[in-house]
Amino acid sequence: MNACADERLFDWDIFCRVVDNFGDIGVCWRLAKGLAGDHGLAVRLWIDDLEAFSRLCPEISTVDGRLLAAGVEIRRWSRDFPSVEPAAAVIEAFGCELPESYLAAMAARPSPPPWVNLEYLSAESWVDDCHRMTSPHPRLPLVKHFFFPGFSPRTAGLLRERGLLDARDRFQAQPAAREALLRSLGVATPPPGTRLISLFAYAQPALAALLARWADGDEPVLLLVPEGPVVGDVMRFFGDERVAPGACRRRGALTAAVLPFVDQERYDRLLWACDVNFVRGEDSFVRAQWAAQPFAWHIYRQEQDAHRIKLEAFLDRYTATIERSAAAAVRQFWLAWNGWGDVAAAWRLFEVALPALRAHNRSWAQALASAPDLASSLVQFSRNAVK
Ligand code: TRH
Repeated sequence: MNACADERLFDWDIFCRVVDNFGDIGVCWRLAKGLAGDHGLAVRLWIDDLEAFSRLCPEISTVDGRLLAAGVEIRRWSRDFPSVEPAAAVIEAFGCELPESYLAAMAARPSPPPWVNLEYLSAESWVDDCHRMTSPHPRLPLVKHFFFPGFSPRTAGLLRERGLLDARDRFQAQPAAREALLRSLGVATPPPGTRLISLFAYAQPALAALLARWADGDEPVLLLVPEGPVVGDVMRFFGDERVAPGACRRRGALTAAVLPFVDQERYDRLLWACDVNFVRGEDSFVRAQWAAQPFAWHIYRQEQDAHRIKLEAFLDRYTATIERSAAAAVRQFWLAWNGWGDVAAAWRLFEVALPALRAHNRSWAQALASAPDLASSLVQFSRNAVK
């Protein structure tokens, strides 16, 4: 290998490309913090779009010319990849393809670092058989290991940092904590009996019908919408194009407030604080499960509706132990929210099922938490690999 410009030694390198504006960094950032925070490891996160990353993590500091956040070193993954010493273990997130020079440096090591391709989360059963499968590099003496997060004991588990569920319980036991969070987001605590709903989604054609149902309903709803693509759709419902955080509009029983995009820790607290959470993609979908409140998942669209199989696979697992009418209500509502049905009609049943879902989601989260978490699975894997 060439003389290294960067002499620091890292325990983990994580490589991540930003997909579709923003996607995929949520998971990688959460994982990087978990490896550094819970396991005390030196982590370097390579990202091709630092601007997108800074939306997720505005608190980056520069120390001696290095970008640091939450104990993780952040590096721009540019086309001219620098000459660096590879870390002791390497994660290629979602098949993002490591730079050739970096692969060569890995191969030049007397014993090459364990190399993991972190895959997307799926509840499909084939994942069990594919977790830990290997693929030798076609030319270099390197072996890639496929790591599948998931819901069964034969997968690598889910991201869950130490103490998460206790922190959630403490927060949810204190109304003052919820009030303080809302205040910090620029939202006044609503009158008792108001249903708090958070909304994080991709562009959503069905939204206006659902907003109309809430506006016409008997129960007051406070809808909290973090800055993002759906804010415009929400505000258009109120005949307004304003999208600035702090904007608040009312129609009938529905009040909608636009929130700033906050860091992941505060977003978690928002999920803990709300009675229903609309989440999307992968990381917020998992965090809604830890929040143990009723939630609806807007899954990332794939070609030829491949995402429907993924959605139904999760529904099958998640609803297996819910009583029948509530299980049917969740399925119907989630399918409609993802484009297969009438959202407003499905909400009626989903609403009825909310108390049953609340109870179910606590035991669901508890059961998931009994499995090893993804960061610990990775650490264990890398330790075994170098034995
Ligand atoms: O970014 P996403 O749309 O991610 C997706 C998935 O990974 C999907 O599988 C992928 O293929 C697609 O990207 C391209 O949704 P996700 O995973 O929920 O990530 C969003 C992150 O944003 C998550 O970490 C939570 C965080 N977040 C905040 O930190 N603050 C906020 O205010 C909000 C609303 C979200």
